[in-house]
Amino acid sequence: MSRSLAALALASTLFGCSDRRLLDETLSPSEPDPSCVPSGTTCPVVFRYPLGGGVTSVELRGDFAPDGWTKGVPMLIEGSHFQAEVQALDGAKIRYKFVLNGKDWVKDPKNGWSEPDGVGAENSVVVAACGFETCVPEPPTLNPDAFDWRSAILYFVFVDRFQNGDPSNDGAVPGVAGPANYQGGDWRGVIDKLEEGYFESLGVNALWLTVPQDNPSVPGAGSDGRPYSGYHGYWVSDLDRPEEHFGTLDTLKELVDKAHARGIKVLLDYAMNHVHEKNPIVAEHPDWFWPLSYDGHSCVCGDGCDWNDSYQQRRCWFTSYLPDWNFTNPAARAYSVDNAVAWIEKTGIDGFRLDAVKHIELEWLLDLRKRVASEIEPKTGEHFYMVGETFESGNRDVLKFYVGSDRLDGQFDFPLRAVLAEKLLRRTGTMHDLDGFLASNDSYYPGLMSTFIGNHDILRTVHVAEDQPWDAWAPGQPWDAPPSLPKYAAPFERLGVAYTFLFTTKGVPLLYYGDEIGLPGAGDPDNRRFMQWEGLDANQLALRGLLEKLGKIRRDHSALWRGVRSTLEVSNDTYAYVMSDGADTVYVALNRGDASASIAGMPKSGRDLLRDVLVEGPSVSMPPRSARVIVAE
Ligand SMILES: [Ca+2]
Ligand SMILES: [Ca+2]
Ligand SMILES: [Ca+2]
Repeated sequence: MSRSLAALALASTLFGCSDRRLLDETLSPSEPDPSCVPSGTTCPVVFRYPLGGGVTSVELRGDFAPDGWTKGVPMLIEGSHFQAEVQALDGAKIRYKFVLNGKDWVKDPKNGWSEPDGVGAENSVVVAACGFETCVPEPPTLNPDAFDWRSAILYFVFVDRFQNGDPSNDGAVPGVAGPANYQGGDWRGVIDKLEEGYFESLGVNALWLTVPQDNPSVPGAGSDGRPYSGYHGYWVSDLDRPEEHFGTLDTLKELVDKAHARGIKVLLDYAMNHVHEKNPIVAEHPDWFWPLSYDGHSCVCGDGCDWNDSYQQRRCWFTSYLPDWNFTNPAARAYSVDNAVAWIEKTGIDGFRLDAVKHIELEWLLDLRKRVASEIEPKTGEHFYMVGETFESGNRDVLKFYVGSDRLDGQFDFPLRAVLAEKLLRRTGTMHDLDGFLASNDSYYPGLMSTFIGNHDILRTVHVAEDQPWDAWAPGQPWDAPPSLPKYAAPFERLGVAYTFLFTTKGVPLLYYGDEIGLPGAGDPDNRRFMQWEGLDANQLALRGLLEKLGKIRRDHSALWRGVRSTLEVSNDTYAYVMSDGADTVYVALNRGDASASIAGMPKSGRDLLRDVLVEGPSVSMPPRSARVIVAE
């Protein structure tokens, strides 16, 4: 298939061809990122057997070569071991045994990972890890000390709901009830928590802050018909001014500088799909926005226009008071991209969380990436990380389309989140389903995704993890019947299992504020309650304590964020895998079940980093709803 045909096929698959106008004008899909093609790297894998015990010769046999089971590799004495080395392709799984004194076939006594050999015994197993996962491109860096975004742990600070550091900027919008109104949080409050060391205590080294631009102090009807304020930041009425409820530009710059001084990066949320109708730019440049009317009716997303139609999804208005940018107009696009670049320059931020990606024209992203590469990164010497929100769980190709070196670095992995919620929190299906999904998901995207289980648009995760798991919330429930904190340990323990997965696999794990303490809440706006700082109960403290450990473990072990993942053992309720980057190897065992279990494949002798205790493998016991993170000792 020629280059142009391949590109066209991709566009057709993703967007259909019911209306070619926008496709032709705005989409120019590129070839898949070549950095995602397996490199075919090979590297040596070293095998050792200890001297002593009357052993005078050792041979290595295995599937590392076509004749590896019949023609052994002699192992030579090196120090206190017999040793041999074979070349293997990166990621190759090698099954092997040692032959002692020319006759006794044994497993590797130092390796807890084995599998049945088909004739009643077991082979030892190892995976060749030549360094980095071949499908995760090395981050583009401009200086050798640049931040490696694969090591990021991201915390979403919902500014209005986090910490009130300056009561002088408080102010409610008349006619709006408390849950939908401003509640006082601000940038000074974030600085206060930064200086207390709160983020560092969780291992967090990157913050996502809600949209910083000015929103109007007027009510707007939400999708439930109730009056809301712009406390969330997504109704920008002045593109250049900071929101006065959050502070001044100087305060925001102070926040960024103080975060940087602690090695913490800052991402701003940027909402480029629409503005509020009070934004003067709408009257000044009516041709920069899609008209609300379309084919003789109004085109509100989900009301007259389709959220998912390839054409309508880009031009529909989220509500009747949020005019939608028409980025097929080059002047509109240039103005908006200029504005995004200006916020980078005036605040010194390190990345963007980009809102509602599938509702904008792709050229906006391509233009921004070019500007960042030519104007920002050469000055900072750091890669500017851009992670997108595409609210889509069923079709991974919709997310993947926007990921690549000329567009987004990654997206929030909604499809993975859906599988984790089903398998680890709601406990439907089996862990085999999770393993099957990961087999393709691990290398699906040519970039660096952000992994998560909770965010501001979905039910608070603690309820998804209850004994009777919630699937959704009832209409009106966020207002009329907000749920209270579960008073038993199981949901918090299930969240602990899910967070252990996020913090021991690749991708940038995202912590939504409050999820570290199982903050309760139904849907929007109840999933955005003010952060609870005092009066935490034992279950909340235990979950936060676990996250503090996981944050430290992830930062101490490069295998967890840049390594190759290999499944060790799966059952209906348990799952074990090993992460290795060649220099570092970490074993992870998860038990989602409500009964104790045993998991094999662990090191003969290891340390459980979550409990700081020695554990003997290869089989380890797993209490109900528990996880272990083990390194060999
Ligand atoms: Ca305040
Ligand atoms: Ca305002
Ligand atoms: Ca749009």
